Amino acid sequence: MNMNRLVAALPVLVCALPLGATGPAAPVPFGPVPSERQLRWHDMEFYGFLHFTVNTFTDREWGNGDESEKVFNPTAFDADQIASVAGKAGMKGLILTCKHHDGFCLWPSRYTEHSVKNSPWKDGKGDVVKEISDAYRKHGLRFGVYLSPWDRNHKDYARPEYLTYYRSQLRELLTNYGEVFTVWFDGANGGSGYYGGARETRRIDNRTYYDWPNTWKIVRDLMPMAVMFSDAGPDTRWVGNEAGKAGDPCWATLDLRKPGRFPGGTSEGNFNGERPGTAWVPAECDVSIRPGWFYHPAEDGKVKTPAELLDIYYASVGRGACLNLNLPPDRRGRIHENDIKSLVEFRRILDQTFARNLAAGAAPAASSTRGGSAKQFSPANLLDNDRATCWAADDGITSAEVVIEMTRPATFNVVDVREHLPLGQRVEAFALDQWKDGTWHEFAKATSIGNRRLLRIGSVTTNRVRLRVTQATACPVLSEFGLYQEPVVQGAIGNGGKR
Ligand code: FUL
Repeated sequence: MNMNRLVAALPVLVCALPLGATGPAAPVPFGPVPSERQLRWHDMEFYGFLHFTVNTFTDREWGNGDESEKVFNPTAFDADQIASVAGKAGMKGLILTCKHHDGFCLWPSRYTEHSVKNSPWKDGKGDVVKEISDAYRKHGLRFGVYLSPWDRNHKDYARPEYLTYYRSQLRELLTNYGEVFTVWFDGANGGSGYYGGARETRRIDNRTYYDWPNTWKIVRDLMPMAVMFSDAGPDTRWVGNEAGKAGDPCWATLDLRKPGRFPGGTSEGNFNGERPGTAWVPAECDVSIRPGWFYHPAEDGKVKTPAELLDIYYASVGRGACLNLNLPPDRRGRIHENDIKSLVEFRRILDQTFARNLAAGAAPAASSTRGGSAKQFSPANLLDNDRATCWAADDGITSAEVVIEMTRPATFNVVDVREHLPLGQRVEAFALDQWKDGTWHEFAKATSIGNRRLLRIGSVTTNRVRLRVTQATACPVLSEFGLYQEPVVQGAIGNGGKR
């Protein structure tokens, strides 16, 4: 295979040789590799959900579909406040429930009367999707679309006509509201509902009803850089729980040949992923900051604490997944003060933790450096805070080590490692040692790395750390390594990141 051609075809493959340059060739990718849209998504790591609809006002989690449009009436809707809160929490995007299972549309869709246009909010002239997507962009956040396939309001749900309606709405959302980073296809489907007054139970066959390949094609055509989420991909997968926690290990790949793999189908295997798999379908961990997805006044005192949010972060982002944290706007149409308080403290702790890589400036030495490269594949690339550069071992090497010698002892309790994703997920196990009393002592070990592995460990003080890749399916290619000190977290239970 012509490596240069391969390299040119791969996105963000900066650690490979530029065309025409001389030097050691880049390693051949192992197994399925991420697409450019997936790489952009991986880079986000942390974004949010906004669950907002008639349920916010009726105090329900699933509307039946017979709610009057008149109930939707936020008293002080403030898209700017919502986007600003999310931005300050460190989110890189927000996904809005443009339409939840109840069928009420937060935008004045041409295809239904069941929308904001018949609500008293802004005398029916408002458009939540427009205000929200504009505010996100103003605050540097990317916009995501949730459009529930299940619609308990629509008279034609479960009939072929509904599919035309659903697709028309998808087109509306992907045409009129600018760039979209994800389309979130919910697996919850079929059951009792209003259905235009029929008030009956309707079931559909998830495998065939939505004709997923052609529905997905609409997204690909209109929004080629958007990742599509569902229980089975095609781009990102549900992790299999709504607790925000990924498995350990959590591989970025799935075996799509498995029977039952379609949106709303099996989620077996989603927690840990499947190795080596047939496709790159990384996990998204979704969870609400409150017990419910929608706002309920009775849950004002049940907002997750900063310590709980940190556990979730380490068990999602820290296992190579992305975290989708739901913030439910209240009846004013704002993020509640209690949620803000928790988010602000959560962010403060994360910022403090990752403010300084204690290994930066150290001199790393590797047991194998690809082609003896002094620069391109040097272990020094692990400490340059640049994900596009990497350390790579020679072909055929599946266990290798990097010794990081610091100028003075450092005290740390978090280790951060990243693989160079464009070349696939290669490392299957690794360990960390500290130099103490004239010998090496292992202080941590783990399996999958992928986009990012964060290990919360008991406090270690040393001036020499050894990273050992103990098992890999192809020569290891890592992009970043860091040692950090997390401050004492009040009320920490440490159930997410193992300490
Ligand atoms: C589920 C839905 O049924 C919930 O209401 C919520 O939207 C959650 C994110 O996905 O499948």
